[in-house]
Formats: sequence, structure tokens, C-alpha cells
Amino acid sequence: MSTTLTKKTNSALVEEFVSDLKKKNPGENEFHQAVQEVAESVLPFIEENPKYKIAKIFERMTVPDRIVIFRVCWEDDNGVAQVNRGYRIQFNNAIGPYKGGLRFHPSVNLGTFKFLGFEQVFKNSLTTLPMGGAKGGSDFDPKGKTDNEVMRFCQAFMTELYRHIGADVDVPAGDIGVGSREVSYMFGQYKRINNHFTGVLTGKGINFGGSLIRTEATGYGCVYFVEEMLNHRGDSIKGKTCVVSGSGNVAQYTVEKVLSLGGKVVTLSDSSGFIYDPSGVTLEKLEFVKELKDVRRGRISEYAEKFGVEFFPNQGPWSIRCDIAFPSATQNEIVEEDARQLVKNGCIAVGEGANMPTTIEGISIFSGAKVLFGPSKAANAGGVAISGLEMSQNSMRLRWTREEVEEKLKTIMKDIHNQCVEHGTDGDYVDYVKGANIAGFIKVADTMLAYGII
Ligand code: NDP
Ligand code: 2IT
Repeated sequence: MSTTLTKKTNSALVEEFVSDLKKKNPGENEFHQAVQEVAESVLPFIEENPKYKIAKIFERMTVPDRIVIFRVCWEDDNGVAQVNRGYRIQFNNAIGPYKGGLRFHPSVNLGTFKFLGFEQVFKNSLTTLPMGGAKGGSDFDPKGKTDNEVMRFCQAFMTELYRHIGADVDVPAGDIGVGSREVSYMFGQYKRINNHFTGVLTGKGINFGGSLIRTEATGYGCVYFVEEMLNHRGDSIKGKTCVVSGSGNVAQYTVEKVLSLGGKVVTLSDSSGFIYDPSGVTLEKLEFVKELKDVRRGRISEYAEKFGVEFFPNQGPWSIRCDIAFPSATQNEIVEEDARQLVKNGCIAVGEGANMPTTIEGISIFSGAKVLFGPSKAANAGGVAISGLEMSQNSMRLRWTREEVEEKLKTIMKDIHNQCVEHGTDGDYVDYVKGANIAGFIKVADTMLAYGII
């Protein structure tokens, strides 16, 4: 009886909070979703810890410190003027300088960047490193643009962004549509305007301050996180069949690490569909994918033609039988029906390489079926963690070896797993969503309390 009452009170608390948030931030659906997922874990915790309630810490954490929106004008190869929107959401710098990626994709809007910035605050807190949360980017679409067009766009974008960032202020990095090419163009422009050679962006080239393992870190870290979840249950990735979505940075290095731990990957995708390779993606086939996606910037359907496997247009890979799912493309790519199908097919674990790839309804299907569910803010934190280590190396003006950085990545992923276990264990099931949300919250919230009302 009392449990039912508490439950009702909790869901009423969330409903009230989210309905107020929706009124104040109309139309920002992805932001509403991200806050709701965190509120479901954190509001009941706050009820038990009134110091956070009195100081309105969660209310404060859902309002960004500031939002910068700007015009980006550049000239295409035909000499025609083009106009895009640039964004940087500096969400929270309680525990360190703002830190988070830049996304270039035509679908983005303010709500996308607010959801990503909000998530980043909790993720960065979980890494154990001193980083606040931010996100930004543009509705610029790099697809079909020449290198020179991408360069001119990146230079125009940085010509405004430079005044809002700095090595001790806000340190952007890559995300969808922003890889080493774009980071290099932006770093070059920052240095040209400012005349400062500092660690103002991460994901830089190795010759100019980049960290070894940063390129691999998100995918590798996600696989380490899933290995930790499985080990905690006395199991491992070895011999498991995995379904991976996406074929960009995160997907590629997820595949590489799954193979090195003895698992098998049978799918990859992009925005036009997925390939199913029942005999498994090998390291040689992965080399083809890296060249296809990073150099030629082609479509994943070419994999099917090259290796004689099937291509399924306009759908995600979730109908394919697997033990482990690694959604590594974009938000909301696993909806309720996909989650049901995965569970029905025997999926035992999910590692979210992408940010918020599972809808709230999808998550509840997984938790209802006791699937090990590694939420993005925990499972994909390896990328920003190594960004944090790139900042440390830049400050010290030295570089750690591959082995040193990868060892630190493993330790950080283990630490994040432990924090989730500490705050999310419920009987014999670890609720990693709850664990990650509460652990990420406490560090930022306690710091905000220490600062007083600001
Ligand atoms: P990339 O740009 O390298 O690759 C993105 C991949 O996802 C491509 O295969 C792309 O297909 C696909 N994709 C993008 N948008 C959509 C869409 N709307 N529908 C279907 N497929 C889509 O990006 P990353 O690999 O860096 O990022 C992937 C995810 O991981 C994102 O959610 C990002 O936020 C997250 N992430 C990235 C980190 C990093 O360090 N890079 C760190 C932590 C999280 P196509 O080529 O057709 O566009
Ligand atoms: O979502 C993410 O964590 C990233 N895109 C990486 C951010 C970073 O600063 O490395």
C-alpha cells in the first residue's frame, strides 16, 4: 500500500515538473524527453534529500547558463551565398569548464542542442574528471559538400564561436558530422583569429595536440562498459552476436573492440538503411567501412554490393537476432516496438553508443525484461573522458602513450560502472539509468550547493 502511494507521488512529481518544463520550453521535444528520463530517477531522490529541494537545484539544472545562437554566412563553390544557424549551449560549469561536442546535421534545432547539453552535464560528472556540460553545432549539412566548402563553413562558424570559447572556458569537440577534418579547420581558424595555441578543441590531430585513443574512445569505452555489465553478472562479450547501428566514428570503434573481445558483429547502418552480414564484419571489412565513410563519404549499401550481403533500405537493424545491441547512430532510433522485438529475440544487453538512442517507452521495455541497459550518459562517456585527458595533456604540454591512455579509459569506464551499481542496485537487478542519473546529479548538485544561490 505505502509503496503504491510513494510510486503515485513520484509519478505525480515528475508529471508536474515536466509539464512546467514544457510550458517554459515549448516545442523542444527532445529536451523534454531527456529531462523526463532524468527526473524519473532524480526527483524521488531529491524528496529523500530535501537540501537539494530547498535550493531548487534540479530546477536550476534544467536552465542553461546561457545560449548563443548566431548567423553563419559562407560562399559555396559556385560563389553563391549560403546562410546557416550556429548554436552553443553552455549548460552548466559548476564542476569545470564547459565541455561537449559540436554536431553538424540539417535536422538539428534548439531542442536538440538543449537535450544534448543537458545530458552532457551528467555524463561529464560521471567521468570523474572536472568538466562542465555544453553542446553546439549547426544545421549545416556536410553531405555532398566539397572539402573547400566544408573549410569555408568551419571558418565562418569559428569566426563567431571563438569569442565564446577558450581552454579554461568552453572546449568543444566532434559529434555527428564533425570529425577530424572539421575539428582541424576550426582549430586552424581559432588560432588564426586569436594567435593562441591552446587546447581549445579536443579531437585534434596528433601533430597539433590531439590525444592518442581519442578517435577510438567512444566506441571502445562503450564496449568496455557492456563488458563490465556482463562481468557483473558472471558473463562476457566473448562469443556473443552483436547488432550495431551507424557506421560513423562510434560504430566503427565499437565493432573493432567487440571483435578484439571475441564477439561477432552482424549489422551496420546509415541514414539510408542497414546491411546484414551473417558471417560477421571482420577487421578487413571494417577497414573498407572506414575508407568508405571517412574518406569517400559513401553509403553503407556499398558494403552489401562489395561483400555480397543483403541491404535493407530505410530501416534500423533491430529485427535481427542478437545477444547485444549497440545503437550508435542517433537519438530515438530504438522505439518501443524495436525494444520488444530485441527482447523477443533474446537480447540480453544494450550499450548506448549514441546519445539517447532509446525512447522512454523503449527503456521501460528493456528494464521490464531485466535486460542490462547501459544508458548513453554512462556507456558513451569514454569519448568525452579522453577529451578530458586531451585537455590535461595540452595543459602539461606532453603526450601519453596509447597504452597509458587506453588503461586510463578502462579505469574510467570501470569507475562509471561502479557508480551506477552503487546508486542503481535494486535487489538482483542494476537499474543503470537510475544509477547514472543519481551519481551524475550528486557531484554537480553538491557543488552548486557549496556555491550558494548563483
Ligand atoms: P558520425 O557522423 O561519425 O556518424 C553518424 C552515423 O549515424 C552515420 O552512420 C550516420 O549515417 C548515422 N546517422 C546520423 N543521423 C542519423 C539519422 N537521423 N538517422 C539514421 N542514421 C543517422 O557521428 P558519431 O559516430 O560521432 O556519432 C554517433 C552518435 O554517437 C551520436 O548520437 C553522437 O551524439 C554520439 N556520440 C558521439 C561521440 C563521439 O566522440 N563522436 C561521443 C559520445 C556520443 P549517415 O552517414 O547516413 O548520415
Ligand atoms: O556526446 C559526446 O559526449 C561527444 N560528442 C563528445 C564530447 C567531447 O567533448 O569529447
